[in-house]
Amino acid sequence: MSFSGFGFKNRVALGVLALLGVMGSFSASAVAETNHATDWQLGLIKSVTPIMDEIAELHNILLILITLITLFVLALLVYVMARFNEKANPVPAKTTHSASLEFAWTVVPLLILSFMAIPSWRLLANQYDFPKADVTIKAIGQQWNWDYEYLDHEDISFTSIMKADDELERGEPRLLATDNAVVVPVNKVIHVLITADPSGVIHNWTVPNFGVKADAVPGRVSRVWFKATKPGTYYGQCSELCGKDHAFMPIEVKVVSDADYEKWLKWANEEYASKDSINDDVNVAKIKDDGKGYAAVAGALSD
Ligand SMILES: [Cu+2]
Repeated sequence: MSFSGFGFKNRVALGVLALLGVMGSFSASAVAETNHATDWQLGLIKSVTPIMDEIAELHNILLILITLITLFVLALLVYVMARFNEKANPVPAKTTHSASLEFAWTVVPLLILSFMAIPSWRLLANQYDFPKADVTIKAIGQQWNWDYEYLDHEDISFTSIMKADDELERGEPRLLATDNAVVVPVNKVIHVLITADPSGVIHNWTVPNFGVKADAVPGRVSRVWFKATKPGTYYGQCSELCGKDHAFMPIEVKVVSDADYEKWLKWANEEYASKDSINDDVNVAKIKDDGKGYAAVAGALSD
């Protein structure tokens, strides 16, 4: 087996380099300045947590790897078409086996997969290794909005509803801004316990900037954690097709300084305690911390 000379290889190498260059400029331009998805955006959303950094890094590694593999296979196909068509190769060889080739195309993919597995498993472990929580929030998917309870503050629970177009203030994104945003302190570990109205449907609590996404399943508790390192307002949308208003139950999280968070806590304690800010008719599964982790309390529906 011999390639038809260095010219071909060089051209392939040049092509690969050019493509990598294009991809590089895409991922550079992909660091968008806005905190939410924009029209014609390329690449992943701006990361504000260590986990999202890792997700983006893994994505970039795999993008390069998969591009190289695809180009390699394409080059082989083109080579075979050019070199072994009926005109160029009228008398075909009778070769049917090549032990060394078979060994190579088994072992090389194995090595590639092992190489991919390392950052992938590391990321999984980091995502599911929950550091001790500074703030714990319960997010409850309703038809069709999110309710929130701050588990460290009995009086802070509220309903968060999407703002209609005519309620938007300057700069607020359409279909993403809410009347009551979740507020969390910067550089603190936030646990979000995610569930849904037990008589409802499955939703999904997602904030792409944080790299978190988990289903909100009636009667069950999913859990995500994040540590946002940059103050700002971040958005997400329900990411499980849940019904007619699936597109209209956004998630808005404000990451603020410790001082602002304390101020907000004071305000929220009065604001949300003074009125019935959460819909009590909805009987949401209660959650208890048994020391090992959180679990939906069995029978919570009946009590
Ligand atoms: Cu939903």
